[in-house]
Amino acid sequence: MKLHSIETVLVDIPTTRVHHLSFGAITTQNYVIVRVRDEDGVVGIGEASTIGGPAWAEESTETIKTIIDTYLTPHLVGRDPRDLQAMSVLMERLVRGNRFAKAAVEMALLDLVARSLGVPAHRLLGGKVHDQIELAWTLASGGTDADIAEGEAKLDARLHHVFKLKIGAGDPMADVAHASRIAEHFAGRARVQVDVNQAWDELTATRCIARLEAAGVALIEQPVARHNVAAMARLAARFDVAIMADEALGTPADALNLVQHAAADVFALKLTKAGGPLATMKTAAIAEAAGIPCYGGCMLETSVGTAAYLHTFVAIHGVRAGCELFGPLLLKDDLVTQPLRYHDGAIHLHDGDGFGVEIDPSKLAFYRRDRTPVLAVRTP
Ligand code: MUC
Ligand code: MG
Repeated sequence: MKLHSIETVLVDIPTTRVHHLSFGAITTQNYVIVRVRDEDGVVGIGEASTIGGPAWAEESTETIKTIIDTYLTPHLVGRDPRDLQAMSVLMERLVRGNRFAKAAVEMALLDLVARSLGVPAHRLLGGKVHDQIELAWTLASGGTDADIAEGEAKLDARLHHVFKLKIGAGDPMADVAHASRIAEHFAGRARVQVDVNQAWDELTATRCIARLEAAGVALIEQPVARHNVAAMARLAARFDVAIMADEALGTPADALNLVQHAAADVFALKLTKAGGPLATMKTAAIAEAAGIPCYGGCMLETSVGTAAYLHTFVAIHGVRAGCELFGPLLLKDDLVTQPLRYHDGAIHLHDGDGFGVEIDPSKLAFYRRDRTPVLAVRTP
């Protein structure tokens, strides 16, 4: 079995509403879709999603595409994609960092190999230990009343009973008031957690977390800068409320460092920031050894990336702090022929070989950035 080609396509899909984060507000999500083909024509698909271009981390979809096309593809084509570990080691040698790019390729290779064997992708990661994962929704409309109304609608639809609030953009005490009002509003009906996306210094975090804890907020995600592991350790020791590492946790080496410093109570896993499904499994193994529960994070993927994340998370016993694989629900449209299964407060594993999703060619043609505009009315 030989890898014949790797294709990368930039895709932009609008969101259903503005999504506010500490570093900006987004109305469109950007993706790189990766399609790998073997010599028999079997296709595997992967995806890298970024939030706000290179604002969340260093990579943007444009750099991801360049890294794959220029520095990975020429060295991977012709090799046996079943050698997933060897491919991963090779990518590590060829390209330092740029883990989103490597992750998208590794996802596509895993999908390809699983499809060619006629098995779901999670089988190649050891098989599933979950059939469903509790699903959080992010309330990030920019207004407290609008967030409460959106949360009520989500509860009514029985889609979510965990809400993550994106804070850190505004005055810290105004953010605390916003999150406290929402936590108190949903008390006893939904769990509320906040994501600060690195916005606070340690003193601000100490003051704000005390108030958020008192208001019943259940978890604080990445309150301080990702490099400030010492501050995370002091916050984790000081407060009962769980401190979750997101941006601070990329590689398995980061996981080990966080464990050694007792700097997080929960790990947010994401395939892209880790560098792929294999590195995500290694990170989860470190968490398991340290007794740290994992949360299935996201970067607002389409159903392509979401399915890849889901197949990995269902194979990780330690994913017991829920997940936020709601990306497709925040998008105005999707790329796949069949929607994923969302109901009763959870995302449920679907059937199918590989990641179990198929790209709808007309959707890809419509949302790809380099599409040739089709004129509805041609001038003579
Ligand atoms: C993050 O930092 O967790 C994913 C969903 C969301 O609302 O924000 C993200 C990124
Ligand atoms: Mg986060």
